[in-house]
Amino acid sequence: MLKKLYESTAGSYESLEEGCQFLNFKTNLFTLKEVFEMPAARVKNERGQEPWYVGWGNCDPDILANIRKYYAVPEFLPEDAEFPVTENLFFGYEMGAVMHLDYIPRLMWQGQVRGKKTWSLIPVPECENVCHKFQYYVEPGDVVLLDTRLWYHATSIPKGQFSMTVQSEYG
Ligand SMILES: O=C(O)CCC(=O)C(=O)O
Ligand SMILES: [Fe+2]
Repeated sequence: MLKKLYESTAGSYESLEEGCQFLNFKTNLFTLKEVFEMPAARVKNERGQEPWYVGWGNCDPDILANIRKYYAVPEFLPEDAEFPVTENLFFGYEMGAVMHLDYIPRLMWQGQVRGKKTWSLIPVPECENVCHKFQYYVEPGDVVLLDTRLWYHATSIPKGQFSMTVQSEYG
């Protein structure tokens, strides 16, 4: 569905060259176009295929409006919070996101749509005396609120399973 939307929307790939980030983590695919051009066997992570995991800012206004028909911002977030006009999508298999901190202006929320995922968190050095590293596990329907600017975070997905997430910010 995402592939069809991107291919049929003029200028959609260019939005990724104009400030909307594409993250390939450890995957040897460097643009969203390459992701959508993967052979079908690799898309489905069939036996012998190299796993992939990517994330990107879904910034094209038409595609954003289309995808937002399928979900709502979590109802428990403050009504007076400031929300950005974009969302990030993360999907793929196995290796997940490498350990990193985010340089973003707000707090993040993330809804797990498909599959299960383990998050590993490590506090920034300033908090090491009171904060400790820990892990948690999410399933479809779970929503995570995390200050990804203060906690180093990495994710991993059980072997062979597909994970998909919608993520955005509030604050
Ligand atoms: O969901 C993932 O695999 C990584 C998400 C992430 O890095 C983030 O939400 O900041
Ligand atoms: Fe992150």
